[in-house]
Amino acid sequence: MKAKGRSSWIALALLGGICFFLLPRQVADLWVAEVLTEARLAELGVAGLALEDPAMEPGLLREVAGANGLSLPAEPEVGSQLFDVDCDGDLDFFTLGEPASHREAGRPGSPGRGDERSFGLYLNDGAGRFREVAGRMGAAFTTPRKAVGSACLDLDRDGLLDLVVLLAEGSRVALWNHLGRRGYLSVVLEPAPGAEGPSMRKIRVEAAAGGRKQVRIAAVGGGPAAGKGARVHFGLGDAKEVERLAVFWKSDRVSEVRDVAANREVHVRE
Ligand SMILES: [Ca+2]
Ligand SMILES: [Ca+2]
Repeated sequence: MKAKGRSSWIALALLGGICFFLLPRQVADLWVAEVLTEARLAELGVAGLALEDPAMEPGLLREVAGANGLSLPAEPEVGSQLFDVDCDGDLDFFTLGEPASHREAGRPGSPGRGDERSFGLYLNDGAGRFREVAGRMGAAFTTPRKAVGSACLDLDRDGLLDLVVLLAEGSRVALWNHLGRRGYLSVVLEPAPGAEGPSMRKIRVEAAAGGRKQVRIAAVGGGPAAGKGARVHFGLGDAKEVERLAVFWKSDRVSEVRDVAANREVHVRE
């Protein structure tokens, strides 16, 4: 009996050791990086993706943050993104990061195109405070890159927003989000024909779900985004539906949709 008991303990210890070595790998796989060729971009249906999309301008990020009652953990710069990375209903913050050379020298200022940077990811705790978690997201986040721009979109349409980062030499890297999905709603905005005008317009979109209201500011028309409309994403946590979805167009029209089931794409026409 004693020998049997000892072998059980040895087996348990071995199992614990295996789990210990497996755990860091699972954490590292929360995000996976992939270099995107033109063929791959076409396969994903995002050929010609404009990373200089006006939706990423710092002023717009501040507006989105303000509309949702948030203070960002860092000054937004081009290439920063404010999005709900884990679909819990709280907006999280991504930055291309500060160059290592700036950090070491303690000098602020805009990074140059040749500077290598490590991405920053800040998770919102639901009370408006942000926690830096990039170091726990694996090599996709901690590998220094000469990044100059980014876009945030659901590349594989699984409901989790992914990132595409533009590098200084012109190549693109996808950061695939595998954080585990909760409820979401993807909203495609379709302004009335001719309503977009020559310049970019900002449109407010509100979603009430699970006893709370979320706000997004979408940019449509003008610049590289002209004619493409816009898409906004809401993380819904455990909510099974959006009770009220409202789009406030620039024409002062308001489109309202009620009781939209979660986990789908919905088109709203002006
Ligand atoms: Ca979140
Ligand atoms: Ca995705």
